Amino acid sequence: MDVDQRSVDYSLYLVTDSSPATLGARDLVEVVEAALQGGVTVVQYRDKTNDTGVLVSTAKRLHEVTRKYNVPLLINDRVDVALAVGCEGVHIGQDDIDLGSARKILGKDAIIGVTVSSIVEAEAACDGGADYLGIGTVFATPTKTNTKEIIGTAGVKTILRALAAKGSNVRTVCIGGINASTVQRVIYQSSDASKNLDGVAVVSAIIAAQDPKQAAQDLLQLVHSPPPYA
Ligand code: TZP
Ligand code: MG
Repeated sequence: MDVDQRSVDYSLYLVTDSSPATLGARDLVEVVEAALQGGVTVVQYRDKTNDTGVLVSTAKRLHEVTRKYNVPLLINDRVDVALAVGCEGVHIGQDDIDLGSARKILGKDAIIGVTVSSIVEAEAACDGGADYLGIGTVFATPTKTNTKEIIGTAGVKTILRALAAKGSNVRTVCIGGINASTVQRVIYQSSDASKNLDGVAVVSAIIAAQDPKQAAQDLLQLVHSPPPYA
């Protein structure tokens, strides 16, 4: 897939989870395909447990599916897996490979996203050439319990404001505890007058849903509806 960075749609960013608690006994690739049918716009393959062989084979299967929908596939943490698969990029956290090295390995056309939870981290990721920021953790979530910082919507807004003050055009999503009940409030409360979120990232709201296609459809509609508080 040729990626035009300006046209990547971050509205509904799906992060996968292969744990039985979230995925159940279902096949991840089938769940992701259903989510793509429902309209997810970016897929990140996040798998902290399987070995490299499984990561590469699963990522290849995922890539076959995401390409059909013209949706970028990013790999969590593992630049080596992204290279082996030839997918569109990676998502890295503060404790992973540094942004400069990832960029050198993957090249200028790759999508590289970075998790940030403070202004300092956000500015560093911007200055280092991140394409988008995953801002969070917004709300505590059972999906990720080792989260360093729960920043709330106020924390997201503070970061967006700092990015706007810098004149940055980095793309932004936020993550953590976002579902159909919270998404409009998150978007409304997080957005700064001068910089809005480009979208939201979710795990369990789609992966654990009984009907992932419907869950994605519902979330996408909510993302694109003005919040009822305005
Ligand atoms: N990073 C910060 S919170 C989180 C990740 C990967 C998990 C979010 O999961 P959920 O189920 O959408 O709350
Ligand atoms: Mg990581």
